[in-house]
Amino acid sequence: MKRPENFCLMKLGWLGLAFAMAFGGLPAAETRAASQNLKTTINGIDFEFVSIKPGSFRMGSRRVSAGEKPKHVEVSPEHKVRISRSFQLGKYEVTMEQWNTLMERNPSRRRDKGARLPVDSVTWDEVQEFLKRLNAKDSSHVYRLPTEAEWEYACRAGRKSDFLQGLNENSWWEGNAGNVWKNRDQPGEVLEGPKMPLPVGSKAPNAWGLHDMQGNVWEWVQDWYRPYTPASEKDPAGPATGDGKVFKGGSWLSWGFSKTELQPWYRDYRKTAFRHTDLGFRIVRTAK
Ligand SMILES: [Ca+2]
Repeated sequence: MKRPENFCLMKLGWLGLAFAMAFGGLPAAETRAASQNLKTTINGIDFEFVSIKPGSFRMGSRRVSAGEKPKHVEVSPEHKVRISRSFQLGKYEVTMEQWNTLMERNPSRRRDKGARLPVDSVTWDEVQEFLKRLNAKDSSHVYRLPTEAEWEYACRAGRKSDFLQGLNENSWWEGNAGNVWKNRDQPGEVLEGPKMPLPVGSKAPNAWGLHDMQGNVWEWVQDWYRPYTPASEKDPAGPATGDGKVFKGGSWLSWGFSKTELQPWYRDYRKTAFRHTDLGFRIVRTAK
């Protein structure tokens, strides 16, 4: 697959140059080739990716008040992490139609509500089967879950503060998607959401073009849970084994005055056979 792509790009390069000389603009063919390269199509269903460059960030939380995290989970100390390799992360959470094109059974509670809803109620083990089938369909790439560090790096998207610019502009959470909710910020205001996740990409993306990193459905990552240490790390991928796999990002059911579950540093973990109505995933693609 690589050779024809390179050959094609070489040809398009000359065509693009001619196009640019003729019209004085960006070579349209090259732009199209670059965007096509971030898409995998299986049975007519597209999987779109965003290219994430290497870099460093502060992972975890500097300080957490009592009640802002599950008792069985540590989110501190904040520590420096370097991501040394570029990777491609799913632009969206994996959807019903993407799941259905590879799997016979969809365990999602809302599987009849729309093809572009994120898949939910999938176990970490079932996600591995999905990835195995996806990998079998494409000889040019490797598909896997993101590591927790890759996920948090991409969620933060270069921002030092934890939240995106506007919570309601970027995220589906209980305040706009969940059950009837009394707005503690404005006493007297009562909001009522649709009580379900919403189609992926229906909120604005973060600074790196990724949708729904905070909210909609929680997202399984690759790592077994482990407490953090203050030491700087390069490409951490978690321990070899553990009590449960981590999930990140909060969901349409994340409640809150403090909205802590949606924070990039927030984490929880469960056994690999655990499923829940607001737990899904997104995938990473790398070249073989
Ligand atoms: Ca999410």
